[in-house]
Amino acid sequence: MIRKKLIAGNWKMNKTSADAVQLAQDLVTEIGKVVDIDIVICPPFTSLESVGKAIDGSTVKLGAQNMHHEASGAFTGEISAPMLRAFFATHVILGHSERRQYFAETDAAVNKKVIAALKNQLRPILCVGETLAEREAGSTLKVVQTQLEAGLEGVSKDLATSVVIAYEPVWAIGTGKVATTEQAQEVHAFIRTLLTKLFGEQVAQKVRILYGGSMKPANAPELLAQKDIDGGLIGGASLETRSFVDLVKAAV
Ligand code: 3PY
Repeated sequence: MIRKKLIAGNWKMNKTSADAVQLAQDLVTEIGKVVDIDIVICPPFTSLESVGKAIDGSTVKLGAQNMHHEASGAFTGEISAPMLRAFFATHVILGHSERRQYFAETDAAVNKKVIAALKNQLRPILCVGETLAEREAGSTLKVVQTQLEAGLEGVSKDLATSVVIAYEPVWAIGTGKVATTEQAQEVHAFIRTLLTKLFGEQVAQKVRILYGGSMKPANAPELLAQKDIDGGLIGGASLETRSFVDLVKAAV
């Protein structure tokens, strides 16, 4: 099974709308016609509409970094799946470790969002990963299993191929530390085994599993050459045209 690689940029809380549009336009010029892999950029909510317009007509797709599970209502400061769809977003990052850590997002909350995203034809990029303490305690696989199974609870076999999983070891996020290719591939293979148990071999072979956590042009080729690493969820290196373009080129 050949899975189409996916490179997604998580811009986090960076860039004003003007700066975001500039980066999006530069990316369109450089990689806006790439069809061999999927490219998604996830700006802050404030730039979704303007970035969506800047990438219109290119092959670059739009993603959000979070959403609420309800479609509308009294949830001050929140954004819903239909609102994201109205900006033509196709993807949404859910359960990023920064949301779990700083905004107390639980597996149950992430699961509700995954279900709501799928119901609204958005592809969830479900993030899972262990902290340094958990890795050192030898509980990496247990933590990943709990987050994955809870996050995907209630997802049907039919919709499971729309889900993207991102394995992001928390200790490698924004620290410059990267999991070795062996460490990353071990967890990715484990995730694929879990997906096989949940949805069967055919579905599991179609689901893309991204690596996230300080992926850069220098380490990308080796990571992307691993059997179960189907792309990257990129933090810092997605904020600058050259490095993101080089990452995309490493995946093509
Ligand atoms: C990182 O690489 O810093 C990320 O958190 C990507 O989501």
